[in-house]
Amino acid sequence: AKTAFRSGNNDASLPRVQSENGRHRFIVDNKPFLILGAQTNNSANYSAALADVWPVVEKMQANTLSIPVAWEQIEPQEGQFDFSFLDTLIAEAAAHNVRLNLLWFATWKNNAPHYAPSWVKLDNQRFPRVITKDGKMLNSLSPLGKETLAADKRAFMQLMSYLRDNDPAHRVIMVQVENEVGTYGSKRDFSAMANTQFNAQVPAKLREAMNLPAGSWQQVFQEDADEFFHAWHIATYVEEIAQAGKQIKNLPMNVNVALRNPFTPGDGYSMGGPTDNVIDLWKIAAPSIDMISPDIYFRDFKTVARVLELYSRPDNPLFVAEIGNAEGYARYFFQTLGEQGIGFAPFGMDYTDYANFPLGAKAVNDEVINAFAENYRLFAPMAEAWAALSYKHPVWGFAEPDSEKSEDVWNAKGSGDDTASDNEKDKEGARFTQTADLGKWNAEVTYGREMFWINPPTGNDPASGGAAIIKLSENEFLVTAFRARVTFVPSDELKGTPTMIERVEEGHFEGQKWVFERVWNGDQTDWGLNFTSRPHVLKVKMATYRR
Ligand code: N0T
Repeated sequence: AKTAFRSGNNDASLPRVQSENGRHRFIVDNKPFLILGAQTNNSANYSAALADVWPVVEKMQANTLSIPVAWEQIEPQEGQFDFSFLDTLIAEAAAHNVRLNLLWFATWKNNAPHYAPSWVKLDNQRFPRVITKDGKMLNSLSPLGKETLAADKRAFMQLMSYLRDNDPAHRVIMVQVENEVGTYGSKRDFSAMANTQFNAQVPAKLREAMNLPAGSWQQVFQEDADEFFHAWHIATYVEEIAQAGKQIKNLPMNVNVALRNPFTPGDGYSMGGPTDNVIDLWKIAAPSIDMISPDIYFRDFKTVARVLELYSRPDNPLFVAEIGNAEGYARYFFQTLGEQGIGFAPFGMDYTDYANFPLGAKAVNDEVINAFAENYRLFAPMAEAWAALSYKHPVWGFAEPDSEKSEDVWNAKGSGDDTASDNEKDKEGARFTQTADLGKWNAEVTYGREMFWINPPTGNDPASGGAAIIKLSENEFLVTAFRARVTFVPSDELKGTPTMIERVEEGHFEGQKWVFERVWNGDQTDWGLNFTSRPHVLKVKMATYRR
């Protein structure tokens, strides 16, 4: 019989995700928490590597570190567990006042079982791999391996028991189950045992939730059948592990996604993972997973904006689990907040001597670190206030679009626009002007625009601007930005009514309380609110008056 909650789960101060009216917040120590994260490189999961991790976390002013814990290191021999790395990690994280997001590298680490113990990855009889349509064996474990699931789950339960018994202050605030699950090179397992299941009826749970008729996978899902079958079995596998873990210690749990390009998906991506076409299916199969989190290695504005939109849903809090650490990605922090994001974590932020260019930066140096650190310097003092306000009020985020000069790197297009209209657009400055309808007022954000507006905005070189706005009430906004000019203009519904800026306060937050510093006026407000590379937080009050 299932007891509702074990002792560890009676703790009212457990980290958790809350959702209301389609909005989300992360709670740590009973307070709203914005994850200003950083992820280590792979292989940083040993005590000896940590000395190369903390200096970067400190420079970034990150409040959360995402770091792997590998099945091979906690269960090198079957049934024998070793948590010495976690002893060190948790103690050092506490000393650095940083929270942890543990990444469970087990059955899947980007498709392969590389991080599974030898006794698993060398025993193909007991832990079978995916077989392709033409009978080739891939180095990706089949989600249909019952022994594989049982073994992974046993190890995961040990990990969660360790956290229940050794981390009463909840240094670990979240656990990512597996890493970029899925299989490259086959839409599903085509082994004999898999084929038997594939020809059986689609589970009623899935069919009913999607309101589909009964039938085999092929009959119900047709050309999607192979991929949906694989996704369903990986998702139910992950669900069983997460659910068992939560019964021991009920921490928030997520999965991260090796994305497919939302505009040109093709079929070269990690099949069966929660790519945008199977988010709904994953939600049905894995209700214990609090969020599906994108790993973003697209560089261009248009694709990133689309991905952020796809993974921010009433049933899915947006957490950018990974994003490339090249400088150009830093501005997407603002866009993430605009999608009501609860957190953001660039990948590869340590000095362990690895850089994943062309996905991220060529080297982890001060320039690269600072591009992300400045965002966190700006938001760290108001992280709690932001998380609290974003839960209750509408938010908008802006990231500077690509300039024509933006380098084309691997999967990165310099510009999402077609070049034919570009010259025209540049003349008017439209390319570097973004607008948003905030209700009675519109926001206009421009990049690379001079004082007095003599010339149209020309963009920053390289593109690096960003802005975020919260609507506090109909006429009142909280706004902050870097390298952007923000203007509030009357929308159509105020047509004919005289309007003005009533008051712009600069200040900061202490906890959730606004602390006034000075009033911006004159040159500071006549030509838009100009944000530079120095942090400024403003409260803007717009007004109408009578003739
Ligand atoms: C990410 C990272 C790490 C044909 C890559 C991105 C991390 C994992 N994978 O440095 O390995 O653990 O989650 C996959 C991007 C695939 C590009 C394939 C190009």
